[in-house]
Amino acid sequence: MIQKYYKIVSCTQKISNMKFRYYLLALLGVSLMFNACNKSDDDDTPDPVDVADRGEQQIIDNDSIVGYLETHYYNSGDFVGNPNPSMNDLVITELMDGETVPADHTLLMDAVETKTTVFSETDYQYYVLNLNEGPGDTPNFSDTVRLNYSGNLLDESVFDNSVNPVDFDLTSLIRGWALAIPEFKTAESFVENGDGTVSYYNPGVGAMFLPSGLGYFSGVSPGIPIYSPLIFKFELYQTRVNDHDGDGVPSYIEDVDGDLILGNDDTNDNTVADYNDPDDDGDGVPTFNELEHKEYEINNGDPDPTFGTKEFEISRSEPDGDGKITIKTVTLVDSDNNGVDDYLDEGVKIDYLEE
Ligand SMILES: [Ca+2]
Ligand SMILES: [Ca+2]
Ligand SMILES: [Ca+2]
Ligand SMILES: [Ca+2]
Repeated sequence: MIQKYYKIVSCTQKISNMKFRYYLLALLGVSLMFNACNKSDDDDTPDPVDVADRGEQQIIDNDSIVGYLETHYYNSGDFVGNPNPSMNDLVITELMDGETVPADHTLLMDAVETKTTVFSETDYQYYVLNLNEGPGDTPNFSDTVRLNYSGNLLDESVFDNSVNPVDFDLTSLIRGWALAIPEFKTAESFVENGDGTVSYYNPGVGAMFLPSGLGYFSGVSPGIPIYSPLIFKFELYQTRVNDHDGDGVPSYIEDVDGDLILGNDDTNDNTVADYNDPDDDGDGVPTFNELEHKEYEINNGDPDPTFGTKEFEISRSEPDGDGKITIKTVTLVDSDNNGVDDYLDEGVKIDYLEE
């Protein structure tokens, strides 16, 4: 029985203080995506690296995925009105020739949402099955999420799965995750069990069906043949906003061109992408100092103050002896009203932290 609920939204700091354990990160790391085989043969002449054309491979993969979705159904009835669904409740069954989909079940093709994206100059389609959207917070594509998951090939062999909740920085994973996970929200609540484990209630639950181009493509990964379409089932528990360079600007805001890729935004052209660059415009005043800083004190349990549209929380204290919590925020400022915020504007050098 869950006896005690904590509001997840009020536990952000607590989560960030918990020991974040990064299990199996390497297994899903993007470094593997580009790790194409490059074998030498006997005469020391390297074989040409024969990487498939992305567009051609996508056609093959999409045919395979659609073929799968059109011949498999799931137990949709078990998710209707289910207050606390789990990814383990999902049962996918192959539809045999001449068979019709049973009552309380739905053909996957009729249930998934078809999504499109452009990645590596290629048009991609992928599919998301929303089993439970979740009531909590929506992760950004650049955040760290805590979840359980299982990875399958289309033949339903499992190549990877988590036993306990794991934390992943979505920027370090295959592309499909950064696209599909933010379609869901975090759990309603969690309870700390006495034995150090945590139980989550009403998480976001779903499955994604990814072409190899949004997965490992030509890369080598344990249990995954090259050019494999992938199925991931998952339940999303918590999320934490990342600020990779610690400059006060959340990483998702440092995606200046809004393409959900952080590596291609480099305002000052110094070959360090904005999300890793603590002085984004290179004007000598650190980004952190080019932001307006505010502090709020609230009583423990009180609702958060309403932040401005360009205001972001950067820290939150534990309650002090009087039960007060201090929240620190930064606000992006465009002091000369030219449409470019000061920290990205080389021509504005106001240090808001200078005495
Ligand atoms: Ca970008
Ligand atoms: Ca830069
Ligand atoms: Ca930056
Ligand atoms: Ca500036």
